[in-house]
Amino acid sequence: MPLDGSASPAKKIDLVADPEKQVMPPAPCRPARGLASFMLIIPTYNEKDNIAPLVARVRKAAGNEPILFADDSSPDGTADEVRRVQAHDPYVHLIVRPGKDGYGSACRQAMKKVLTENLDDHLVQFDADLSHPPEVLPRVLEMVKSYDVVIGSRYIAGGGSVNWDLRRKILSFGANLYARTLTGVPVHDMTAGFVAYRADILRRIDLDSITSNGYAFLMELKFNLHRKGARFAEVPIVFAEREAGKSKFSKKIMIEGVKFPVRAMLKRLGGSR
Ligand SMILES: Nc1nc2c(ncn2[C@@H]2O[C@H](COP(=O)(O)OP(=O)(O)OP(=O)(O)O)[C@@H](O)[C@H]2O)c(=O)[nH]1
Ligand SMILES: [Mg+2]
Repeated sequence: MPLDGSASPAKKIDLVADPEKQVMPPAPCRPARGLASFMLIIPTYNEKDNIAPLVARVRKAAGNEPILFADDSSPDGTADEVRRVQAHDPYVHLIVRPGKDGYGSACRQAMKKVLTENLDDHLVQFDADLSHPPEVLPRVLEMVKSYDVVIGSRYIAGGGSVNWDLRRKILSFGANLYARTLTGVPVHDMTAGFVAYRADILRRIDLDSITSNGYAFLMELKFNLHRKGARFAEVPIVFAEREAGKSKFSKKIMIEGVKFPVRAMLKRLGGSR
């Protein structure tokens, strides 16, 4: 029986590459816990060894909320590993996409699915590599009852990163300062990938208009939400370097990350904010 005490477990689904056929049953009975219910969205590419530990930590920290993996047919068999976990966890769902199409594209597809099918009132975006601590989920969910967007932030008091050398710390901090200054979005961690959203605030923007595909997707989304009047809050997290699998960070992703804040600044200069 699920931890939430509901009698009938949700139907397990294994979604296929054709988005038209990806049907998900309504969200199962939710744990009350005094927290907002949510759907966790996790894009994956070659994260096989991270799936089981991640799901175990999420379950321990936040109960049986649904988790939607969006996998780009990872050659390492990540989707098979998700299916293995699905066999004993009916709240784990999977979209399998035909091939590697980028982080932003995977997040977009998963978000659109939750929004168009009304699967939940809140979405939480998360990485698979255990860099984001699931143990902070309850705090984030408490906050999202009062705000539109809640960010798991490295750059507020109590936040930080472990196992990063000084060069990486300076680069990441500098990139965030640059992004915050140019985009004008009043948050300290613009590139944060651990973010909770109220579904209704995401419905105010056209996700297809967000063209960035690497971590700039995160900045572009925050920028668009800010322009729509979203109320932001940040909760400190300590970001851990991945232990298994490889980073997908590339020069192309970095260039996009440098260009987007300039695009945003030009938009601000030419527009209302
Ligand atoms: N579906 C899908 N997921 C992706 C793609 N690229 C990255 N991801 C996932 O997005 C998340 C973030 O990617 P990472 O490789 O950890 O990138 P990062 O966090 O910017 O870089 P590191 O700090 O070096 O780990 C992980 O869960 C990846 O598996 C992609 O093309 N498609
Ligand atoms: Mg990562």
